[in-house]
Amino acid sequence: MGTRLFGEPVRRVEDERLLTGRGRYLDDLGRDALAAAFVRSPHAHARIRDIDVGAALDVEGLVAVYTWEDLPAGVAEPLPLLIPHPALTHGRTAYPLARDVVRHVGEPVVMVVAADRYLAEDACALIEVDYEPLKPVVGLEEAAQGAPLVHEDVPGNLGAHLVQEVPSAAGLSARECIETSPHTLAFRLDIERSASTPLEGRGVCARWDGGDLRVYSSTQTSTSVRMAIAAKLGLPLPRVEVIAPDVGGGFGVKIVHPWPEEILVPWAAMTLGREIKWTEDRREHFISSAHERGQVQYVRAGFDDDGRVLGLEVTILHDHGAYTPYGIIVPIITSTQLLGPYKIGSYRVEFSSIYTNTVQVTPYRGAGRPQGVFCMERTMDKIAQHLGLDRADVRAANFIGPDEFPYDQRMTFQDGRPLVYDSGDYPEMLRMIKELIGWDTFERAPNRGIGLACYVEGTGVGPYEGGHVQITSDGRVHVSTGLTSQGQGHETVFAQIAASELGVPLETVSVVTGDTRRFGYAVGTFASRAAVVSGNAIALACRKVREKALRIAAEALEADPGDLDIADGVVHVVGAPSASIPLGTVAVLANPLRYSFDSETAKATQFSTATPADRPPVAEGEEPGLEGRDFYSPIRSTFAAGMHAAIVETDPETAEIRIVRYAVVHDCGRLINPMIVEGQVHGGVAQGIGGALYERMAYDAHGQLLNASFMDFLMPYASEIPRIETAHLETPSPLNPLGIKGAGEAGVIPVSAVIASAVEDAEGIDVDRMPLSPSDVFHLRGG
Ligand code: MCN
Repeated sequence: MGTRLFGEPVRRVEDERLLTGRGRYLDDLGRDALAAAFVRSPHAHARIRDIDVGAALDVEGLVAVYTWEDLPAGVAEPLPLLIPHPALTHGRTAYPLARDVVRHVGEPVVMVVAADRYLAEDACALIEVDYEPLKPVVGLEEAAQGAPLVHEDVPGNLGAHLVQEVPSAAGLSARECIETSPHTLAFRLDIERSASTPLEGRGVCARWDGGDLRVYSSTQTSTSVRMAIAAKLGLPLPRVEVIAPDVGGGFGVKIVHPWPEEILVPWAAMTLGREIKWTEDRREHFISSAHERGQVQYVRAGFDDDGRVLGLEVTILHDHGAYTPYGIIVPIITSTQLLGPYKIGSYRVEFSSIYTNTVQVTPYRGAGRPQGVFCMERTMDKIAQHLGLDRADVRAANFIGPDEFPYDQRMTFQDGRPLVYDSGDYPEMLRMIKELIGWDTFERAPNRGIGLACYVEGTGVGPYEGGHVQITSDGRVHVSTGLTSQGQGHETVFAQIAASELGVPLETVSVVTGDTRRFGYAVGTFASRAAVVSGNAIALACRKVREKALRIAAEALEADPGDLDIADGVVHVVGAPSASIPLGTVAVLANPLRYSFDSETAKATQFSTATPADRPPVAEGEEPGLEGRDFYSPIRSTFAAGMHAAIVETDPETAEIRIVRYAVVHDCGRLINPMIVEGQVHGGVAQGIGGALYERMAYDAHGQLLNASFMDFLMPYASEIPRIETAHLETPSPLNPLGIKGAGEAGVIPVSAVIASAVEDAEGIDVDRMPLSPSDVFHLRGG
């Protein structure tokens, strides 16, 4: 494969369109559509006694009002539990509209369709729902005590309980290893809820023409949304199209499929025979979509005089909110990814997943890893402090060596496959990050601290993605893949892969994602998987097309395919560049219905209709057209890694935390586009700084979310984000043809751990929570 474009910091081709206002987001579509709006529960826990929609019916422009009772059988059922797990003994999902009980503020109760959004909202305001308030349970530990119950039939609010244990080489349990260790420590960590908060909320627009249903959704998984809609509405799959237009961020929250609105809006469009659109507003997003992160973690560690961890026990209380549409994937990821780049003698992790009367939990960028890394890296810092050792040295003492890959952590990963790291070089990475931040030359001063943290991230999970590649007679290359894009730069990187594989200029390649009309088989964009899974599928499809192009060109040029190469979109005989034929011409030749070929001029002429009499039919085993499709299915995940370091200053009076420097060393295998990866890392770090210092979901005891707007939810601005210094290490993955590992979540994962490490160093306090506000620091100082 050529390396000319693969690995180059090519500028993002989608940016001109997006930055000049020519992006088409959900709300840009369906201008004449009817509008849907929802009456949502104002109570965290209540029984619905009655719904009176009478007054709303008088609103001029009102088209329809639906409660749960109005929904047909398929639509009325609870939403699917997407990832079941044997440990999830009491999984519960919501009805698309509340049936009899609401379990969090924001749960949808009534859908209104009207001529426009104003009228729909006016009608919502006139609907009277008679609630019998029930006692809510909001705090995680209170809910874990077992009362009040969120679901009457879930004893103790316990959705799932799982223990995973990895004994030592000598067969000792973690407890035995800890108890026989020279040193032990135990501590508790509190991690608050946060949320994805993409700038564009969710949204769906549906049109039914009597035969086919077309749905636009601001989603991360258009093919899965399509399958869910077809199943729920009883339509054959080919009659449903789902298209993700430009999506203004997802960060995890848009992987849920289907959201209730993604079923209700298409169903109403079919029922009314009208185009209908719903666009989520910011408050709806905070109270009706999903959150993540909230966990309490208890840690016990035993270690030797060099800081090597001999035994580790972690007990996690996971806050699941009111429902479990995504199963227990988040605490499973915490449990398995917690081990990071370390060889831990013996490990036991136990989690309990607890229901509360709050918004449900589904993965948010990083998905359980920030909590796991916080746990492990706090452990490393505390060991160093206990033994009086350098924090970097303690980490180094526990690293998996570069010659120990593949390294088996002897656990089961989130995808059900063995947790085996494929490649990496953690000591080299530590050397790089220490050098980048100036670890050994750091000048100590009051209220100034330095910190670091390491992580490993399983990326590129299966089961598969596909790619379709077609070269047309104008020489242009059309690539499509089924997964969707939310800002990751896929139009650029997939074009880089195709251009490199095919030997064509980048400008001749166009990429379509997230449109089931173009590619119907896909899983979706999450878990930092697009580059690995779709990227390799596209490369494999390109290789098929390349081989076919060489076969056809060889016949036309009367050469052996093995003597041909492609450069700048032209097939030529190696060593005889004048014997050549453009790929566009090869594409014409690939369709025997429509050409004649002049071997003198190497030109193909297209006919509009009949087969030329002198041409043979398609060769046996060959398909017409210069196109190909392939799929890539990883045998298991590939493990990216990174180390971050920061220097912070804290204000002696106000306890304000200022990040002076922030450095990242990252390894995602072979880089397709270093500039895009850096952009992903920068965005992730910014999000991580939000999670480390500012963002929390402020629930009161009644389950009201007090900061459900960007006026009150403290998202960092550019002014809070320092310049991020980035360096790359490339340890190619041996698991996939392109040697890629994922990068999309990397930036966010260790930030809270790094900041905690640095603030602790600056302040001499014991940081035990994320996020860490100035008032927390003040409190930890004993103020
Ligand atoms: N890349 C690369 N070389 C590599 C690995 C990745 O050039 N060795 C490039 C990829 O080609 C892609 C980007 O980096 O353009 C991220 O790739 P990947 O790690 O495969 O992640 P995905 O494309 O699957 O994106 C998902 C990931 C996740 S899980 C979340 S959450 C997230 C994220 O990406 N949400 C985002 N980044 C986001 N970025 C934006 N702007 N918006 C979101 O909602």
